[in-house]
Amino acid sequence: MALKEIKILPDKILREKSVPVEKVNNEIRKLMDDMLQTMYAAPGIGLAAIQIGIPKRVVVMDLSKDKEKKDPFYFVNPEIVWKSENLVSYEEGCLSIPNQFAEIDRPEKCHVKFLDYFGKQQLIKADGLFSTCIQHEIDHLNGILFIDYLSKLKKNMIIKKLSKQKKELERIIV
Ligand code: GNR
Ligand code: NI
Repeated sequence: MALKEIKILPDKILREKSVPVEKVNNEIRKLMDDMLQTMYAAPGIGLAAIQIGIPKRVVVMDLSKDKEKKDPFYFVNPEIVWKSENLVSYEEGCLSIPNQFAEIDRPEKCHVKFLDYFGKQQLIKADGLFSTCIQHEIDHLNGILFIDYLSKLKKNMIIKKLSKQKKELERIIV
């Protein structure tokens, strides 16, 4: 397993649309292992492959609070096949948009079709934080970030802050 570097806004790769995986083979499983390790180290509750610079439709998630009891989920080519009309609001964050949080409305429940770690077709009925998180991750696969749901003003404020942070970091390092 290997720790990967998480891409941060304004890195343009985050706006790429990821391509479907043809076969869940050892290469894809290695990618999922690396992603899970990177997500745990961050720490985060979800990670899309594009966040480590790989434009493939692969997502990992683990919502377990307890670090001792891991509960990893692996999604290859996830697709929302149904979503509730009812929306709920959650305070979202993103490892690619560090230290920024905002309340985002999304469908409360959804059904997701995907291939698991072994390439087996699965269907999961998601609600609560699981539903919010899988929708956030599938958005990543389509180049969408949670800030896209905010007003232009709020979105620009966050982008400005991150650009400033990046410049300051470069000033310290150089
Ligand atoms: O770690 C994460 N927490 C989180 C909280 C609320 C809604 C979505 C998320 S996902 C995020 C990790 C991440 O950036 N995944 O893409
Ligand atoms: Ni994210």
